[in-house]
Amino acid sequence: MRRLAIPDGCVPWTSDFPTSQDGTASGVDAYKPPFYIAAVVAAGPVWADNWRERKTFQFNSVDGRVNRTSFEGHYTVDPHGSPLNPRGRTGLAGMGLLGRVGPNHAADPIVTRWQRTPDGALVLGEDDQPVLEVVLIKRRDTGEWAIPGGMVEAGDTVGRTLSKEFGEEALASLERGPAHAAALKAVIDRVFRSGGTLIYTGYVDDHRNTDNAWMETSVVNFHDPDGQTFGQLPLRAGDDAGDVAWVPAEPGMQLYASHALFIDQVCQMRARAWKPSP
Ligand code: RP5
Repeated sequence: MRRLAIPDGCVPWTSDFPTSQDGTASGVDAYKPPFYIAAVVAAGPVWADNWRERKTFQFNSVDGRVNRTSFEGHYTVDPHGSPLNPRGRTGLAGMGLLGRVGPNHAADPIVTRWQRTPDGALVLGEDDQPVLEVVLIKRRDTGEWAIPGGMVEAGDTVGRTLSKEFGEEALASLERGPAHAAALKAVIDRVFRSGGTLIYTGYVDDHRNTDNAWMETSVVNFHDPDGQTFGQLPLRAGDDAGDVAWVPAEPGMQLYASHALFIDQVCQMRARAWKPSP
């Protein structure tokens, strides 16, 4: 599905749009994007809303087991019952590939450690600062490297989703079988027991976003300061991940959606907090 190109300055909902392609409308009414709901969403899986029922949804609130509030504040719902993307026009109407009309909440765990030599000494970079490493996965859908995050399911919490998605994508918890369940649970508990440091909550610039459905996330950093806490993890790609690795975190990495911005924030925060041993 091709998006309608949005000319510069026409992203805000209130801005006029150049005359529509058929020449019948101008101003705000001239914006006529293609409408798209992917077949997998329209088939009505348990994780997806029914677009035709959107007028019954409690937007801007927690609607039963589904959180339809936005980190971006109150969003507008148009007279047809369609919530409007708080960041403006995207050139595509409908739900696209997303399961929720309106905000789709995700959780992204950024798991970090300092790079060390096999005997445990810190590796210093060219600037004499330690090198931060982060666990990244390679997404099967786009082939891009990304934080191993995922959607917060109906009735679930951000905290549980952080550890669940990390287990599934970076430790292959679903594929290893019951014999490994207890050992994996112990590893996951060790990584997530601190509760982590909240890095970001809000909109994510995801390629699936549409005018009426968009991604928002909670990003939390879990850091191993001494290489002993969880520095050694039995990484194995699982579920939606084709690969997983500890990757040196650098400013300006090429990553999925807005993930490079989140990693930059963690790099800055950890660099500020790091003190050389006396
Ligand atoms: C991104 O999509 C979020 O930041 C999160 O990493 C991810 C969730 O979607 P799935 O990985 O479940 O497709 O926008």
